[in-house]
Order: sequence, then C-alpha cells, then structure tokens
Amino acid sequence: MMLSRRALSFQGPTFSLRRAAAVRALSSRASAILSELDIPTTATEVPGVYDGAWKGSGEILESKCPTTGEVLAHVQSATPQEVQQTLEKSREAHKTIRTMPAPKRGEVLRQVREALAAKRDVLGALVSLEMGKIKTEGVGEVQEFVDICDYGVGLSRMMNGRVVASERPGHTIYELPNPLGVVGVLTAFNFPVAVYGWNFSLSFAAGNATVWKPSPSTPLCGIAVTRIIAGVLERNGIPGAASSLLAGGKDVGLGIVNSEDVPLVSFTGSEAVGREVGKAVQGRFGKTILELGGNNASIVMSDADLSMALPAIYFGAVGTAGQRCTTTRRLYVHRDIAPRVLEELTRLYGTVRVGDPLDGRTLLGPLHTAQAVSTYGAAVDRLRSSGAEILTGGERYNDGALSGGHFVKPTIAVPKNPQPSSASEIWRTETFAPILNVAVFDELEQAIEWNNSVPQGLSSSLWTRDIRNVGRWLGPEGSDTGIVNVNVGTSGAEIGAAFGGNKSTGWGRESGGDAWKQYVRWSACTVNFSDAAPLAQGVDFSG
Ligand code: UN1
Repeated sequence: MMLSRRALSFQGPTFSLRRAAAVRALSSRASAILSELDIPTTATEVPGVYDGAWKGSGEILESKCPTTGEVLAHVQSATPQEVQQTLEKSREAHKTIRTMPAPKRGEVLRQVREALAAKRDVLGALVSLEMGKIKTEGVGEVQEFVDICDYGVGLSRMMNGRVVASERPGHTIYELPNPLGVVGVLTAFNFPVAVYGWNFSLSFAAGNATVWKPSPSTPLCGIAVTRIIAGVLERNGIPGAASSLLAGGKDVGLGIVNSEDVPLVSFTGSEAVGREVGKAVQGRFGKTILELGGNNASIVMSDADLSMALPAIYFGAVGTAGQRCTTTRRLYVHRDIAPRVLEELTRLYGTVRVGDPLDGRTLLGPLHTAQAVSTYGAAVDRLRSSGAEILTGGERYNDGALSGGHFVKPTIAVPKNPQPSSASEIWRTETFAPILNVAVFDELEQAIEWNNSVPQGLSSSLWTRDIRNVGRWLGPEGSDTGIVNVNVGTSGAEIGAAFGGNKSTGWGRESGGDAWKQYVRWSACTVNFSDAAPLAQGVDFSG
C-alpha cells in the first residue's frame, strides 16, 4: 500500500525530535499570516494542545511550507498523560454543554461562524501556506466551515426525534436524541480546516465536546481554528475543552481511538489505517465515521457538452494538485469523441499556471510532502513500465523558482489495458497526486462496470445530455459510489448533502444529509400515561 496523505495524517513521518533554534526567523510572507492569526511568531515552540489552556510537552512537530521548504513552526504535541487529561477535561466540558438548550448552542455556533468569516481570507492564506493548495481553494475551504456552521445553527432547532404510535392504550413511544459525550475527530492534511468544521458543528449542535487531532504536518491550521473557536467559547462562558486540540502523531491518535471515553471516532485517512481504526473502535463497541480512499471516475458520453465537461475534468484532476479524496483519477471517454477530448484536455493541461499557491494567478501548487513526490514518481514509473502512453506530464518541475517545493507536472496517461481488474494496481490504487488515467469505451454499461470495479466508492460523475443515461447511472444498475453526479465533476461537493463513500472508502457520512444522527445516542422511550400496565403483544403474565 502506497503511503498517501491519509497515512501521514495518522503516522506523522514529519516528527522531529530536534529542538528548534533559539529564535524563529520567519519570512515576512509567513510571519504576516501567522501574526494575523495570533500564532506566536517569535517563540521557539508553539503549544499544540488546548483543553481550556494552551500547552504541549510531547514530541516536537515540524510544520513545513511545501512551496519553499521553510520551517513555519515547531509545535509542541501532546504526551500520553496530556491526551488523558484533555479527554478528562472534555468529559467535564460535555457536562456543561449537554444541558444547554440546543438553540443556545446554535447561537454559539453562529458566533463561531462570524469569527471564522472575519478571518476567512487570512485563514485561507494559512491553508495555502501550510498545506500548499491555491489561495482560492484555501479560502473556499474556510467557506466550507462557515457554511457548515450555518447548517449547524439551523440544525440546532431541528434535531428532531419522533413520536411513535403505541399498540397499548394510554401509551406513547418517543424516539429521542441525546448527546453522546466526547467525539474524537482525526483529520488529514489535505483539508486541514473544513473536515474539522463538518464534525465540530454537528457534534457541538448535538451537545458533545469535540477533541481534534489534526494531521501532524498541518498543526498550525488546527491551532488557528482552535484559537478562534476558543475565543467564542470563552466569551460565552463555555469551557474551552468543548473544542479541544491534540496535536500529535500516531500515539496521540491511538490515545483517542482506544479511549473508552470517546464513543464516536471520526477518522479521515488511508484505507490501511482506517481498517485499524475501525477494528479498534469496534473492538470496544464504539462508533466510527470513516472517510478513506477515493479513486473517482468521470464518464464522458458522446452527447456530452464538452464546453462544460472539459474544464470540470481539468479542475477535478489538477485542482488541489490531485490531493482531494474526490479528485478525478480515472477518465472513461466514449470512442466517438475520444481523440477530441484527449487533444483538448492535453491542451488545457499545457496552460496550467504553476507556482506559489499564495499568488492569485497560480492554479497548481506543490504536493504536500517530499514523500508524495516519490509516490507520484513511483506511479509514473509503473505506468511507463507497463506500456502506458503518457500524453502529458510524468515528471517534476525542476526550474529555479520551483526547486524549493514539491512541484510535479499534472499527468494524463492511457494505460495499456483499460480493464480495471486486469491492470489492477494502476486502476485500483489511489495515488494522491495529479495523475489521470484514461480508457476508451463503447457502451455506457461497460463504463459503469469499470467505474464500479475498484475497491473504493467515493465519487463519480457522468457527462451526458440523454435522460436515459441519467436514469441508468443513478439507478440500481448504476454507479456504486456515495457521491454520484451528472454534468458536475467528481470534486467540490457542497455541505448540504451527506459527504462520504461506500466500500473501502468506509461507508462514513459527514456534513449534511442525515449525518447529524450519528452524533447522538438514540433512545426509544415508551411512556405509560394510563392506570393499567398491559404487556406488549398481548402477553398475559397474570398466571
Ligand atoms: C476531502 O478531499 O477530504 O467535495 C474532502 C470536495 C470537498 C471536500 C473534499 N468539498 O471536494
């Protein structure tokens, strides 16, 4: 299994035991962003643990800018004792918020929304600086958090249970949601802000305390967001541990995953790590929300409007430098239009502006780590050695200005064998980089079969103007992914619908839809208002 960004989120290869030099000398580019977000720029080490107070006496994490290689900060992670203390504080915080009326919690979320929106631009810049995605996408990610706060505010007035008709006279059955307690959220580097937002807003509206372990390579995003939320909690007299932060690597993750005090663990990461998280949490009868691998296909029919399809495929495959779990990794094109699609797509790839993600003109930033560049290289080597045709890309950018960062060329490849089952590694593996594999098909059924023949099941998209194709695509013989689009690319989902995938993607659902129902414990409550106590099903136990 290749090391993707998802594994990084848990295992933390960026760990460094080295102590920082006495004073941090930051570029003005970095220090302007950090100081606007109240992250200390002169201290040698930045505390990465928050449970109402800032601390961290564990190993030191290094936050590194993927564009320049500059070390942005040394962050103090949590020791095992600090993990346990934080979980204890979170349990206490839960006791305060569980009895608040839900709409009052909604009011706090509204204030979090306002505080985040006020910092949208600079927080988006921090995402670009630390993760490497381009500014418009960094800001878009903060917008996603703002949107889900709005959603949580509304939800706080409609997390409704049900009244069920009882078969017994004078009886009523209520299905009631109550808070769970402490919710653990383990996020990945590629969405270092929004994915915590999806979880926190629902979890808080439902009355839980939330404990966040961000990716060890994006701790500053975790610190900046937590500072903003902490300010709002403090103004409202709510304990800070209602939204705790535990910067750290694998041990910190395991501390949360194995804790009996965390009834729900929401994990975004690799299939390999997700399998272990799933087993560990299931082993103690906890609940999980898993968001694992994506290996998403776009299918282009011969009647598709290519003026819409091509830019969407270009964004889906090249946007975020191929580091979304919803990135388009497979393209199935109908034979009649294949030459034109490939020619125009290759031309579009040739126009991509690569560079500093903080520069408003840039469309392609770096990969997040050097390890990701090796993963990209290995995937390209495998394509070449198996006889694939590389239409464009296939190598890193080595020119002067880009040499300090992890820049790779977006790649379009036509593998020799279009069948996902026979050329299994190429088609069935998620490579977290901008590589698009293409195959040509004749019938929609064949393309749907290919779409469904990989282990992952996150997102897919069909381009057509024929309503009959849409019916097949959305129906029982259609796409088996959790997100199934028509004339919309595979990435860029809105927050209103449930987000998540089937099969090895983990079956988890976050954000909108019915996702909130996982953040509560449900009780079926039968209440007898009568003067008799009859048994259900007419059972007579009077002897
Ligand atoms: C992810 O890549 O982990 O649909 C999340 C999208 C975004 C979220 C992606 N709204 O592409």
